[in-house]
Amino acid sequence: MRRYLSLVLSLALAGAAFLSGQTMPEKRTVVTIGADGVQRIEVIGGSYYFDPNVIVVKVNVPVELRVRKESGITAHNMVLKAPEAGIDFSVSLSTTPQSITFTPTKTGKFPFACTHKLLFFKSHKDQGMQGVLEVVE
Ligand SMILES: [Cu+2]
Repeated sequence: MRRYLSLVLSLALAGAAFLSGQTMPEKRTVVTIGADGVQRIEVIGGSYYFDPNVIVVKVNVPVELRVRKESGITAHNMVLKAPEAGIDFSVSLSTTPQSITFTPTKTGKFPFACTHKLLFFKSHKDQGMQGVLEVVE
């Protein structure tokens, strides 16, 4: 009986995670600083994910995100609004890589996402197209 209960509970938890769009596995990347002093990382956005979706960078060191879209007709963007931390961009993704440059001035966890949404469907963000920029000391 106890075993049965825990099975039901874990199924319920899995269901809740699925419904809230939290099924995306974490793909965490700690960005290294290049010889030129820039933290450079490639990011791919697609239906419906960012890869990586957890990007760890150092504070007060320039960052260059090289972003591109997976092939396909669905339009995507990447938006992060944290002007208080020196990070503020909104870019329409293209299959040709684009550079987003900024220097984070504050530590913290800053969420980014695709803001597209089609009619009554769930937003791309809610389908998993979101991530976190972690700025650390
Ligand atoms: Cu999207």
